[in-house]
Amino acid sequence: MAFSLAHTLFFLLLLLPTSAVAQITVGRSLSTTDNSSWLSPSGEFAFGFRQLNGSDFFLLSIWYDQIPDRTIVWYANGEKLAPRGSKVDLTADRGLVLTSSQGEELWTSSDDQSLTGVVASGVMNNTGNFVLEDSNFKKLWESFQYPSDTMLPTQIMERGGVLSSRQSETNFSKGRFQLRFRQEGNLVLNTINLPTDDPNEPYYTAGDLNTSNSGKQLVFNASGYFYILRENEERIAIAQGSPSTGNNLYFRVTLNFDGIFTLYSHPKTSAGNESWTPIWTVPDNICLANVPPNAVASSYTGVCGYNSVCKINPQNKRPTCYCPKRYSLLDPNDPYGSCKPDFIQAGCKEDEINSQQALYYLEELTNTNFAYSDYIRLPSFTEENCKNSCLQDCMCAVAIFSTANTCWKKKLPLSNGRFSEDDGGKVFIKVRKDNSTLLGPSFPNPVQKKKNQDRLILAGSVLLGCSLFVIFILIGAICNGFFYKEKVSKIDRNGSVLEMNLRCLTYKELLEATDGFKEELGRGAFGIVYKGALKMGSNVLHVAVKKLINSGAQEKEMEFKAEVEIIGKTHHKNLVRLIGFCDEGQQRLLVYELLSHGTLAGFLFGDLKPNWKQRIQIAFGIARGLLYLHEECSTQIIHCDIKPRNILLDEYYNARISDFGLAKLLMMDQSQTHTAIRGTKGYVAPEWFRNMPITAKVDVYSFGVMLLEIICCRRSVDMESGEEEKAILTDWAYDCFREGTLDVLVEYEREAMDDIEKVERFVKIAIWCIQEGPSLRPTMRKVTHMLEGVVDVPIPPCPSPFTTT
Ligand SMILES: *[C@@H]1O[C@H](CO)[C@@H](O)[C@H](O)[C@H]1NC(C)=O
Ligand SMILES: *[C@@H]1O[C@H](CO)[C@@H](O)[C@H](O)[C@H]1NC(C)=O
Ligand SMILES: *[C@@H]1O[C@H](CO)[C@@H](O)[C@H](O)[C@H]1NC(C)=O
Ligand SMILES: *[C@@H]1O[C@H](CO)[C@@H](O)[C@H](O)[C@H]1NC(C)=O
Ligand SMILES: *[C@@H]1O[C@H](CO)[C@@H](O)[C@H](O)[C@H]1NC(C)=O
Ligand SMILES: *[C@@H]1O[C@H](CO)[C@@H](O)[C@H](O)[C@H]1NC(C)=O
Ligand SMILES: *[C@@H]1O[C@H](CO)[C@@H](O)[C@H](O)[C@H]1NC(C)=O
Ligand SMILES: CC(=O)N[C@H]1CO[C@H](CO)[C@@H](O)[C@@H]1O
Repeated sequence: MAFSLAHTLFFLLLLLPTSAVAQITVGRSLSTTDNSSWLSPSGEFAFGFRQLNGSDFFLLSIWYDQIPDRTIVWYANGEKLAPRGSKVDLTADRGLVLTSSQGEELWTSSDDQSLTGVVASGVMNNTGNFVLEDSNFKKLWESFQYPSDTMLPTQIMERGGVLSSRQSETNFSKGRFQLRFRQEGNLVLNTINLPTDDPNEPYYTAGDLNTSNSGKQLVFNASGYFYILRENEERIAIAQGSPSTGNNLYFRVTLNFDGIFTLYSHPKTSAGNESWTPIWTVPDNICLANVPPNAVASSYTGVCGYNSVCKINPQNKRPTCYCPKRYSLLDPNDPYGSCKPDFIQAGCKEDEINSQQALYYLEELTNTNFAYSDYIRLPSFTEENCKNSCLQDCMCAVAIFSTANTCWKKKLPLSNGRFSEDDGGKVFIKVRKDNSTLLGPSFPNPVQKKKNQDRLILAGSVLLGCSLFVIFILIGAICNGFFYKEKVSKIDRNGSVLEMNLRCLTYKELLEATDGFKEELGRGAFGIVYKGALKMGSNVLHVAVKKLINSGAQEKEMEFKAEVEIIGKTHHKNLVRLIGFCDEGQQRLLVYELLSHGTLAGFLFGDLKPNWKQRIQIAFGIARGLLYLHEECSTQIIHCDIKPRNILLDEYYNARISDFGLAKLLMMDQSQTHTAIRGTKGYVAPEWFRNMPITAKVDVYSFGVMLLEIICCRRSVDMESGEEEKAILTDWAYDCFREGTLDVLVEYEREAMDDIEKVERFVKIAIWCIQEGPSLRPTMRKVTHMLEGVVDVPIPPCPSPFTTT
């Protein structure tokens, strides 16, 4: 009787819309095309297809259906994504079967003969477990037994159980990290060497190896406690959610794609602005955690790929990876992957023709190490000996010098790269001199210290005592074609070889390069910018050619020379690089590297609101670039026209300051200068109008205005919105700050609201920068420290106390 009642019930349920069903009978299916899912009775979890971002592929998965993130907690077909038209059937003999529209079987719950019995129905349980049952409601299969990268409260892992990380946040195929609850009864995190499943030495362990009383289960209990249960029912606590608020919170433990294992919480009732909060995270520093004692370390690459350096973010304990200078990502879409050299590596054969020293120089990374895989260890060496030894050794790709006066030499690929503030060791990477920097894309390189950059000085400028006049003569001589050298090298006091590239080009060459100045990229007060392509050997280099308006006026001439001089000397990842120039009669042109993502103005004020994190990175980049110009290059440079149109974005959306055309050269002993009004309305500091001395603080002012634009994604002056109190961004931002309505300022932008402390910090910094009195404004060094959160930001006063109320 009960049986037939149940059947009637199922029949009725069949008539209901699919998404309201709890018990799913055999014969039902879901398809990628109808966007339906099977919900748990509470509606909190859903089972079904999720379309992968920006692709026509789908993932059969389970997710939290009532939070905006719709976070995925389980997935079936990470390795074999389902094309549009695929469906999943609930069958009696094999349970769930996922097939493409072509009939290819992509996944099934009976893959490993785990399913014994005849399936009658499936249930999406309120716990997030999808269960297949027979007609007696006996469990035949459950998703909890086959976890992906996440465990949920009430989920238990038996000995031998595994969680596998994803490849990346958005790629669900199997990644390099594993959590295993070992047969011996302890918990470990380890890497594997894909495509095999063999575990390397653990980088984190919990529990112990007590044979008489070993761990039997790994439990994540209903109140968010995560522990190992021993044979004798004792518990070894590992982590716990917050017990008092447990009922209002979702918990999950996830092995993230970067190997970090985290217990998260999320409010159940969500105003739409909450996100997952990490409660507990291991290991503390994955960049350093992976040193297996006496391990066969060469089989282990570390978190980052080969030739890549790992750096930990101390706040969230998540690693980032970056390539050394003159190296770039093998796969640009995989920032955690391996790096390849941007230059051709010659072997020892080349030694017969050229000495290694003539071909290579050393790039220095401080506080960095690449552990293991050295081919020789040289004790009692000096740093100088170490460097020379590598330069002269055709096998050597990298020399590492430790504070203990030991030198290690290594071949490629390098592994286990890591940066650590208190390492003290130095890495010298051997890079080729020719095919030099101007062809290689630039990569974020936080380790590279300014020292090296400062040494990039126009050939001869030191010898000639920085005399502009003499340099101009030198440039003139080069340009007149009596001698032309693409690369000018010199040996600095420390013996390392430096070089710089500044090509002098003829007007004819540029005419050809731009196809007769055909494609205009933009124009400003001082000239028009054209797109062009320069042939460099067998390569083609895409460039932006700035043709200065040649009125012949003295000021233009000075500007041109100043720009060549200044930019030729600067070298920083947040500055646009000058590649060459032309100075022929009336024709004055500057050739810059072409940056693919246009101006910051286009980025900020375009149709799509750009991502908050990206905007923050851009603000950091601009601040670092300005700090470099103000304090770190050999001659202080005041930009004088900082605004979003003068910030360009490269292919990785790094901010690059351009257009030094207005910059005035300040000699070191001279800190202030008077000059005609420069800059652009809306970004101009008050001292320009007041006959006050012009200092680097004018850039700080403009930066402040621009920082507000970056925060709000709107222009500093906007008369069109019709709301008078909002028209001037600087005033409005201060009002919002004073009234505590920063949410209005960021227009309730979700990402910014989640990061509201940073919004507040940034707004405070911006207000400090736009103080009317230049002396009240912080220096760019202070600004970068405040942005980074290294120092506190005090409450700023009203920026213009005499003009606003
Ligand atoms: C599918 O359903 C989800 C949730 O109900 C919704 O957010 C999404 O926009 C839908 N997608 C399509 C293509 O209809
Ligand atoms: C998803 O795609 C959109 C637009 O293509 C993009 O803005 C967003 O960052 C993507 N999200 C992820 C997680 O990749
Ligand atoms: C669903 O989970 C609850 C615990 O929350 C359990 O008592 C119940 O048996 C589960 N149902 C099925 C079908 O597994
Ligand atoms: C995910 O990563 C794997 C391994 O790198 C790759 O083979 C696969 O094509 C990627 N999948 C997607 C959808 O990008
Ligand atoms: C193993 O567990 C038992 C029972 O908890 C305990 O008495 C014993 O000291 C443990 N042995 C080791 C080596 O930890
Ligand atoms: C979960 O474990 C903790 C600690 O062992 C215990 O205090 C709590 O009662 C457990 N919760 C449930 C629902 O079993
Ligand atoms: C979310 O928004 C509500 C009201 O909109 C607010 O009270 C709450 O503080 C916000 N929470 C977070 C984490 O921003
Ligand atoms: C621009 C440039 O110099 N390219 C050269 C890089 O090196 C290879 C091989 O040494 C040459 O073929 C390129 O011409």
